Amino acid sequence: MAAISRLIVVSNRVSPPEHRKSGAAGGLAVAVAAALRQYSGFWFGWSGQTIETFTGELHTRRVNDVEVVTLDLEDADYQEYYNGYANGTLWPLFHYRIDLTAYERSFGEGYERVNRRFAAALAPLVQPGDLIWVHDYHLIPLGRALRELGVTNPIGFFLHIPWPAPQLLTTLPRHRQLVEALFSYDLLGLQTDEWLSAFEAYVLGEAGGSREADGRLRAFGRSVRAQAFPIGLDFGDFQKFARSRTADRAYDRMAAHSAFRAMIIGVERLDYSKGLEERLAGFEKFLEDNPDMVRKVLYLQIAPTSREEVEAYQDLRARIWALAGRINAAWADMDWAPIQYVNRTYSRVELAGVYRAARVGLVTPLRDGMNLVAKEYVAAQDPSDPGVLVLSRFAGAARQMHEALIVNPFSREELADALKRALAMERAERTRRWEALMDGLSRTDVHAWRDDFVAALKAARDGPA
Ligand code: ADQ
Repeated sequence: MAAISRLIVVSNRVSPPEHRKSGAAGGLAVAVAAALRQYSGFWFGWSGQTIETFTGELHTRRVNDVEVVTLDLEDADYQEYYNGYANGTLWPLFHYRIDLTAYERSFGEGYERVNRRFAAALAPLVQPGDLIWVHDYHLIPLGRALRELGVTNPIGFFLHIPWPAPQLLTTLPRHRQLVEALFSYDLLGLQTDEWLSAFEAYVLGEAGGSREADGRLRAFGRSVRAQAFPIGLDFGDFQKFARSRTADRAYDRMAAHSAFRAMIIGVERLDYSKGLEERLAGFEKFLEDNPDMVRKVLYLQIAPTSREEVEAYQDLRARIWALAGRINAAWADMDWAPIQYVNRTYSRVELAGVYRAARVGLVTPLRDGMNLVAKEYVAAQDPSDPGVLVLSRFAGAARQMHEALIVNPFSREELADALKRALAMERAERTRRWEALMDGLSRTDVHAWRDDFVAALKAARDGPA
């Protein structure tokens, strides 16, 4: 076998951090960029630009020692592939929302077309010995399209979002083709054992597949190794952010703002998977149940709008804004309002300071592949007086973060009870739980995740096919 020379990372959007230790970039971008420097490979994806007619022209640039290769898509691609199949079909379906899933045939066709375009642009750049690592639901068919063009290199795929139960997946026309495409990869990575089990259930129960002696799954005349790789935090960097001057300033600002009050924080993109409506209802229930706590709490919700071109997101925004407004109108006083709703993004460094100022981190998605905000909240806490994480049992993170207060986010009573318990928790118990959570975060950070995946991709090819 040729020596492995390079790693090629492929994702829909390419976002290497502009600065080595940039707190503005996500932990994933930092980890991938570090791997690309180590393997001297490149990052391939969509430029984020649309043009009238697709050309396939590649743009190559270096960002902070990372080579980035992008291509533009045409307007129809953007509508059918990005807004359509990726964010209008697969995202809701994989988050168990078949009520919001668009089952348009043209979306599926656009999705296949863009994946073939990606493959045609990428294949000529692949050299013998390269490892290829494809990310997320936008690009499930990419491995198969590369194989059709004769690429024989090891190719791995990692899904950042949940894998749905077979009963949901089978509502998708052409679900078989989607799953079959995954068998063109050498390695399939999912966030947790739960999503892995759901994938296996489809393969064994729906596709007539079997498990081989070495653990690989066989179906469609091929086999793939499927494994859980829970993504971690850029733990070391994030702790540094949390101690930085920018974080201190954000902390001071929030501490002054919430003086004599306990702050509860929620942070996420405005998305129906994150359970915001249910959370607001739970918070209002908490106010109703605990009259003594009214005026003593402040719930800060940072939720910038996202994917505004998809209708379900416009509807959601209107509902959330109305709900937050109604709760505030019902409960506010001249000098206090229970909910502070903020529609903008902050750097992760600023967020680290804000997290530290919050007594409770409220992370209650209805369904989430992992959820990194839960991990960031914990990593940002003051060791001498840590806050409490309230975490949905339906976030992948709940399968690792057992010392959080685990809740069912669909129940406003459970949310209200958990808030009460978190706000009343003694420092000794908070510290004990926090230390255990930190221990887990430090052992499973994003660099370990990346190294585990790359090692497994190499091994998947070396083992029996
Ligand atoms: P997301 O659904 O985007 O990611 P999450 O894991 O929580 O969710 O990551 C969000 C990131 O964006 C965090 O680093 C957070 O700090 C940042 N962020 C969120 N709101 C912000 C705001 N208002 N301002 C600035 N930054 C903000 C997908 C999957 C997850 C999975 C990740 C990684 O849906 O389940 O954990 O990929 O695999």
